Amino acid sequence: MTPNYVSLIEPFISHSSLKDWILEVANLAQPDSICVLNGSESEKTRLEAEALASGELVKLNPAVLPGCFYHRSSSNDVARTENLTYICAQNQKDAGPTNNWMDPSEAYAKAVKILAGSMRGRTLYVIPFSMGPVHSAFSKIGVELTDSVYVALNMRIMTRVGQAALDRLGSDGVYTKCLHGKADLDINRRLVLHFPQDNAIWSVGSGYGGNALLGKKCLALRIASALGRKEGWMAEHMLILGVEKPDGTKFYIAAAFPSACGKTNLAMLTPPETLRKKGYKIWTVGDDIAWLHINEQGGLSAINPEAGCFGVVSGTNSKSNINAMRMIGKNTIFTNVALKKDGTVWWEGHDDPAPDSALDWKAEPWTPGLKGVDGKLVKAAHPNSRFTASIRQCPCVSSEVDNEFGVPISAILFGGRRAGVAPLVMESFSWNHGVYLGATMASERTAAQTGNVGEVRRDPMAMLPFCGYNMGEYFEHWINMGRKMQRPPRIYHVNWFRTDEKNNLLWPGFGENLRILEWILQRCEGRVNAIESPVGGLPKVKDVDLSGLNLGPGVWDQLFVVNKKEWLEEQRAQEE
Ligand code: OXD
Ligand code: MN
Repeated sequence: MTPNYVSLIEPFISHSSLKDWILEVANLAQPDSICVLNGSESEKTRLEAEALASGELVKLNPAVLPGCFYHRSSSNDVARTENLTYICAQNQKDAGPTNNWMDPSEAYAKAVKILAGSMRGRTLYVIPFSMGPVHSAFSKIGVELTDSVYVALNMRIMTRVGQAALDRLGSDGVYTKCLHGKADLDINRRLVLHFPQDNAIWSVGSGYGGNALLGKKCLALRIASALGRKEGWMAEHMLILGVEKPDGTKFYIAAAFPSACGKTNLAMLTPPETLRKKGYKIWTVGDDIAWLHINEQGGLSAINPEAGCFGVVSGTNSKSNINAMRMIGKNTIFTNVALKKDGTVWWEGHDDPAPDSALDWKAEPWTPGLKGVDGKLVKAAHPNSRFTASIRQCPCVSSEVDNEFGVPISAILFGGRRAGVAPLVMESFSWNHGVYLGATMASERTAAQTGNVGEVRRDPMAMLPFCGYNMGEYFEHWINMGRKMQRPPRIYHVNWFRTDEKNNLLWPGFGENLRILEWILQRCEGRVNAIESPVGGLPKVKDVDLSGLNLGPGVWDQLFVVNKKEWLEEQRAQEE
């Protein structure tokens, strides 16, 4: 028998069109029950109990990992599916040449077919959430409807969920309609659909974070980038990092890198010994997304719309990111790592040696050195295994994460992964030149990826999979934003990944990158001059603190070689 949906939501929802929308979805998907989240601690305990009972979560050893849980996603559902992600703008040209497009009525019709009756036997969770501090003028309210308790628990970490978001909405406030249904997790019936003109997102057939936690890539980047263009601000795939100088002044940097290029590590950077002794400290404001608006000083300020980190676990250890390791020591959801017999977790690159045996991310028995039928080593954790943890648990979290006005941005960094061509750092000659550097940024495939080693993939502003409208108009919006600012941030291109002839990385990266950030801040303060090269401003070696680094002879110069032939080829490739 169909439950009385009205009576299930009536006590909690006073916003009349929200009520109508929830009823519409419930009547379509036919859940057994509806649960409106209020964000309380008791609700968290109840949801965890539900997830444990259904097997969606496993409780981890509380003596070692208090408050932590383990989840495995379906083995065909472990990453964002860009090929199944669509911008369903009214006109195809509004989605632009880099996005998949589907006519909105066709898209709705396809998803309706998949969703019809798909929540029978399940609960529909109604998740009111705020992207950004609830009372900030720059925040946006969303409501996600989902039949996944895993999504509900993740959203509680990644966003500000509950009554405060509903209160902000009042009886007629604007919100993004975020509808998520697992359906049967069939990759052939999976779609991630964005409707910018309706301020709506529909995601069906996937339980993977990037496809299912709709506040993140779908709202905070794709829908928000389109809203930002209309409203005069920018939603960017950028970390936000605070650098505290020895004299106690703090500067903020926003930085865009393609996925899996060390953004979380840079956001939580540990200063090298010499800079720590000088008095440098790092404060993390955000690790993935920045919403930037023009401030009263004519510059840019940024808020992090998220409240948590959904980071890649593989390769995380106390050397690559000690702060992340501390952050995920409690109250964390681990997805698709290996589960050890003692109820703890392990992944490739973990500080601890590989366990003698474990269950891998597919729940198969795993032992070190195990080979698959193809003769290749079987990984215990999926390379895209993830942690979900509150940013407040990060030991270097900035006190500004809840600042409703955001933090002022002194510099914007664009970074690629290039074995050659791009120097370690170069400063743009102007805002528009900086936009050009961002628009042409690229990464090369490494031996760790399938495909041709060295093949260049362009990823403008690291937004290729995340821009919710026409990429050409997106560049135009960047240029227009520059025109509106009296004090725009300076723009830099960095490349931590330059190699020598033998493919050895020339620059140590990680915490040592602070040496380059220090130079950038000196430039922002007008303390040092740059060398004007044809491609941008480069640092003089005397202006960069390299003490204690022991770079080999000639390495600094190799990091800054600007080879005319390579750059002419680069220009041709950019045009292409
Ligand atoms: C992410 C990504 O998950 O960029 O942050 O793919
Ligand atoms: Mn990202």
